[in-house]
Amino acid sequence: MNDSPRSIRLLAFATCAALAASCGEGSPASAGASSIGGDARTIIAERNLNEADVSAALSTYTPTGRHDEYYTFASGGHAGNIIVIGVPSMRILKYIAVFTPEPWQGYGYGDESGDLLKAGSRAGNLITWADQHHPALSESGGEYDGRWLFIGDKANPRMAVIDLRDFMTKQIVTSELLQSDHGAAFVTPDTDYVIETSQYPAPLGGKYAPIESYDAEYRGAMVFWKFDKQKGRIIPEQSFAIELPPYMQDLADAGKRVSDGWVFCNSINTERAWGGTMEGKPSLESGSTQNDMDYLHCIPWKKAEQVAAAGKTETIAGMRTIRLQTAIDEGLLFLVPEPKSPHGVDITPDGEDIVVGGKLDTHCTVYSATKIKDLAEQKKFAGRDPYGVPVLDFKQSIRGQCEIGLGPLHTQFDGQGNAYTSVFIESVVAKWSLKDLKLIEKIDSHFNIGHLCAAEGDTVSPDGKYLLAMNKWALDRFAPVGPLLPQNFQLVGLAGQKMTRLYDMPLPLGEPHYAQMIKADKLKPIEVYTPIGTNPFHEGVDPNAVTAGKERIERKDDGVHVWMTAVRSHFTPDIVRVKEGDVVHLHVTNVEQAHDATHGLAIGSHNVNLSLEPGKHCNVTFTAKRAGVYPFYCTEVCSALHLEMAGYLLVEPR
Ligand code: K7E
Repeated sequence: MNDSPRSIRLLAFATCAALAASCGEGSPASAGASSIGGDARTIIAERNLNEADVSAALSTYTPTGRHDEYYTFASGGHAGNIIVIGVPSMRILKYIAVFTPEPWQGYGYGDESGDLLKAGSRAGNLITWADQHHPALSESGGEYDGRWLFIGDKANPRMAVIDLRDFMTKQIVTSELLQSDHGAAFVTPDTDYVIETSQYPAPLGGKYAPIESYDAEYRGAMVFWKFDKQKGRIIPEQSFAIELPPYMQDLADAGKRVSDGWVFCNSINTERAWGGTMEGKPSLESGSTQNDMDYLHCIPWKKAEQVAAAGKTETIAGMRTIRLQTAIDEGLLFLVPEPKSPHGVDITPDGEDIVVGGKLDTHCTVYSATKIKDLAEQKKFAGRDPYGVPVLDFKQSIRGQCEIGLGPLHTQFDGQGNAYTSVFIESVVAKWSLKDLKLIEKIDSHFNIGHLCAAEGDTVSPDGKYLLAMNKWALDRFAPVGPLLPQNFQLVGLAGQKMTRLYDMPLPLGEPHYAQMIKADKLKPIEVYTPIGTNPFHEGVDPNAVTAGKERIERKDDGVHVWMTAVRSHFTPDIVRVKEGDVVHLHVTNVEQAHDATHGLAIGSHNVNLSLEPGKHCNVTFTAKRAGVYPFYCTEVCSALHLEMAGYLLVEPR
């Protein structure tokens, strides 16, 4: 941790050169015997490593017991979880269950976590997966503060709140106002709001309207979920939304510093195509790529907050919504043309530049927040869109363009005046200068990079140092595993003269899209739940928490209640007698406070599976449908007598 990657790299080069000299050219490793784990210079020869390989290995190798300098929080994509990765080691530290049941954490197998997942139901359906794209760390003054993490679900528009004290999901909210999202989650610089923007227009509020009425009835919307930093929860009643024209709104980013108070959001399909290939219409793909320009949406959210507070809203599906006409009348929405099928929108650390990558363009377009605000305030409009939304002049809104390459997508920053853009078609990371908008250098990605993530790279003070290239295709990078291949996260070092590739990490569980990287010392995770009996989903001690000596079984009107404790190496009670058909309410407290002394509780054939970290309390309700004898036991090896930590659920016939 004391050595910068650069000094490590220099050391590595020096070591390598010395080794190469002393090895002599092509000195073969002795046949048969392997020196893995032995002499360094023999290993280098035996494994056919070059200087760059050794440098990369030394830059990321992390000896036992040493911690990583950064945490990366990557979306788990379809898996509906968050992947926590240590940087530079690229070791996976945890999966945080979010939208998908997760057995190890007992997530979705207890009353409270089950209720949490139910809160994310849509159209009357319990949804047990997600299409997560963009995790967002909470911010204070535009800096990551290490307290909370948010993520949206594109397929089933929802927003989740994760507490970084215990790395647990605490809340899932959803509004039927939207039928998809993509510009989610993005936070305002003090995490007053978490932003969720629709992608595919639909009638607002989950209603039906024929697709032929697309122009008139279909709409987009941007939801501002109000976040209460005291409670650590989204307050739906204090949240509001702005109705948007039926373009496909894409990514968003909240302004900071100069542009604080604004949010910027891309769009595609300003043609308002809606497919219908079997009905004689052009495909969505071709219909949506006719225009040379789409629209960047510029929204002064602080002003919108006042308009919502003044009650100039209509409640749709429970969400206070500023209608499109009100947004136009009140000066809450301005459009600026942006080149052909844009994708990423990323705001520079000083908040002045808004960088937009065009998927079918070769440039990054750099808009000026100051120019946009001036044009909007002085009402210098170049025209209006078909809905009457003011459109600003493209040339008057930009600072310039940087020629990047084929298919620029997303941009991050290093705090030294450089921008890094992922270039999808060309399969590179492009480094360029914000000052003169000139390309500096490219490094290959393997292959077809989507997002990238630099250390604190979208805050007001990026760290540089590391960049994660999140590649869509892996092709031949890893041993073959059949037709479905992992994604490839490539760690790139930014500290040297040139960008250097340090590590390839296969990511085999979903399409993550985006990640954020935060300095590890900003997080203050707890070690155990205190006081004993804490329910992580309620905060504070659970009303049904049990202390040693107070365990009991009682039959009540609503079924049989079991108050149980877990401690190395027994459950009390260890015999639970119920009758066939009984509803059983199990209240279990792990009464330990020893670090890492986690127990699990599984009851066979009843889908009961709890994770009981030290001090944690869990409640689970189930029905003993069938008479029989069902062993229960601890599922986390906790002591030498862990196998003996067991008991019986006896379900007597009626
Ligand atoms: Cu480019 Cu959803 Cu951010 Cu994927 S999005 S890459």
